[in-house]
Amino acid sequence: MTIALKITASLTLGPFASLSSAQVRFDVIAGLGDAGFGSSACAVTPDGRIVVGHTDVPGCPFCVGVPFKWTEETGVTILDPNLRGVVAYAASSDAAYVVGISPSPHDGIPPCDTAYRWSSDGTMWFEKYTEAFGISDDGNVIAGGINFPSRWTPDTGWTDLGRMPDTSNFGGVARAVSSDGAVIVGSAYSDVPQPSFRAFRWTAETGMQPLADLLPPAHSDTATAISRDGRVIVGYATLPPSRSRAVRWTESGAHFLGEFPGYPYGTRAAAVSADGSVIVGTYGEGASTLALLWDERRGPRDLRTELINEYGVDLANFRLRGATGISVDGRVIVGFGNQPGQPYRAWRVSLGWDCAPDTNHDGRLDSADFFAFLTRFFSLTIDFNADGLTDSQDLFDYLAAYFAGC
Ligand SMILES: [Ca+2]
Ligand SMILES: [Ca+2]
Repeated sequence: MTIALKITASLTLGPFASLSSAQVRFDVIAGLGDAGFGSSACAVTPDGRIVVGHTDVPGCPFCVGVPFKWTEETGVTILDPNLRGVVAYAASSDAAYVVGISPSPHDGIPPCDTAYRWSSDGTMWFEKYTEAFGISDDGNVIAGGINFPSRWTPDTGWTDLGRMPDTSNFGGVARAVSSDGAVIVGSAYSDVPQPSFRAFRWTAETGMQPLADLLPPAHSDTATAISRDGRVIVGYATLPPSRSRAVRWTESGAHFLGEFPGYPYGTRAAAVSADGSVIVGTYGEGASTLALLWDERRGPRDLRTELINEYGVDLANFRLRGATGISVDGRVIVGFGNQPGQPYRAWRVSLGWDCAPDTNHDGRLDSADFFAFLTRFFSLTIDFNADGLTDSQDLFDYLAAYFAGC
């Protein structure tokens, strides 16, 4: 009772005035017209507000993809009704620019295998056989390729990023660019240590440099995203027997994201939070991929299980097939998923505020959280300090966090 009274007293401190946006929210993004088409999210703006994606029929060679934006307030907005038969890959920080490619034959306008850069002023098409996968915050640096890793700016057009050290041939593609446009990462052909495609990091000062080797050595590896502070690069490696494993590169070298039961392989990292502490992607193979969540404290997990067990999100039979984007604070994640037998749909989840003792994730810290904690504590279903055990230390750490507030 003493504890309860203290908790009740703490409510009067009331530092949580505006709370509605802090609650956990899961949206399946629909409203794209033709019910026969699915959709996928490909990116979310750094603030987590705007989702960019495209309508999508995975595996369909003639699908008519249309890129869109989505926000909680406006729902879906089609970028350009004339921009069809394309996929979107990346957006600038306010989604004023979106880049992608037209991957497949369609109505003939524009030709297939061509990159585009959309803005509210119109759609710019690049030359044939270009690819565009990443874009800087201001929209003025694009990472992609024309048979080899390349960079586009309004002033220079497409320029190649050079070659790997001690390598005579060009080849590969640039996958992502840092928020300020200065660092580009991707995959490039290398003669060293043996002919293969290797993850690289490029700056104007260093040129193209291979990222650290893995142990065990990979057949090939590729970098797919870079943290906002530039210190963490993520991607995946292909190891014998030709299966992928998600990788995180830091100043201290290359690190596999780790294994979790049943899925030592088939993991791929697709996006990373600003400080590199949260990574999302996919695991599994072929058409049965699922969304992966990783953080430094707890390692790799199934995102759907996390949302259900830790955040109480009701996903019914909706499966999260992959995560493609994450906000700077790691609290908003987007991707694609489906109900069994149904087309894919874009989704967005907002995990609310970053307040560990808000056990019921309703955006408030109050006595209900303490009772929710106790319920889970006595049923041994909470491991507050993430040490693999539910014991009295969890209670002590919870109380400390509770009274410290958020
Ligand atoms: Ca709460
Ligand atoms: Ca514990």
